[in-house]
Amino acid sequence: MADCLFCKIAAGEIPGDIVYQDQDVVAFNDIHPQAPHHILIIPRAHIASMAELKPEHGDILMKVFTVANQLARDLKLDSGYRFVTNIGPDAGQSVNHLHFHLLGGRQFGWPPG
Ligand code: DGP
Repeated sequence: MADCLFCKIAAGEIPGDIVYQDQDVVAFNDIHPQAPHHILIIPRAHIASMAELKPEHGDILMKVFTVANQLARDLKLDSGYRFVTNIGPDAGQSVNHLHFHLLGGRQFGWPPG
């Protein structure tokens, strides 16, 4: 999508601190980290949010989760981590391209703010 920040990062059109990429999935460090490890994992395909997912996105979603698992293992987040996606304004979604936050390296409270 022409005017999407995360599409541009995935395409290499603007810089991103990319930690993993393949033909379907890109992972990069969040510009405003909320934990010692804060990685955003996105499908390359432009999907606005989880609310827009369709059955045909199943394979790509599985790839996103597989990449998250591998990154958590690589970072040795053995004692736990958080994996979340925000949907819409009430949840604080600020970029309308489906992204999952992988947060680790500290303890997290529940419920989230
Ligand atoms: P959310 O609030 O769930 O939509 O999360 C969007 C995240 O994207 C937020 O944690 C900050 C991050 N972010 C915004 N702009 C950029 C950027 O240009 N580069 C990177 N790496 N992260 C960004």
